[in-house]
Amino acid sequence: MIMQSTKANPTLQDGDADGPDDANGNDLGAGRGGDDTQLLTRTKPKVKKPNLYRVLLLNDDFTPMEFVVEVLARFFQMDLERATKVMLHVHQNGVGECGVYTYEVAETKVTLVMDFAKQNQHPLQCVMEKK
Ligand code: TYC
Repeated sequence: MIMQSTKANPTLQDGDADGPDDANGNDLGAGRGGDDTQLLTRTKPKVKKPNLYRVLLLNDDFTPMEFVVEVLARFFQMDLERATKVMLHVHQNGVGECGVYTYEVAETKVTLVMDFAKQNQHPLQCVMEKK
C-alpha cells in the first residue's frame, strides 16, 4: 500500500506504525495498515546532524592587534584572555578558528566582522569553511 510521497512534508513522514516503510517513508503494507488516521503520527524520532562551519580569521600586516581582540570579544563572546590567545595564534600561524556554527549563524558572523572591519578601515578578513 503506497500512501503519499511524504518527502516535502516531514510531519507526514513515516507516520504509520503498522510495519516497514520504504526509504521514502511510504508504507510497505505489512501489519494493520490502512489506517489513514495515523498519517500525522510520527513514531520514529528523526534526528539529523546539522552541517557545521568554522569561522576563521586571517592574518594581515595592518589590522591592529587590539582591533582583532575587540572583534573576537564582540562577535565571538571571548573574554580578553581567550581573545588575546586566539589573536596571537592568527598573528603567528596566518589563520585561526573563532568558532563553529550552523550555516546561517556562521554567515552572519562573517558579514558582521567584515562590515565592522570595513567601517574601521582595516583589511581584516573573516571567512567560513565547511567542517
Ligand atoms: N598581524 C597583525 C599585526 O601585527 C595583527 C593581526 C592579528 C591581524 C590577527 C589580523 O586576524 C589578525 N598588527
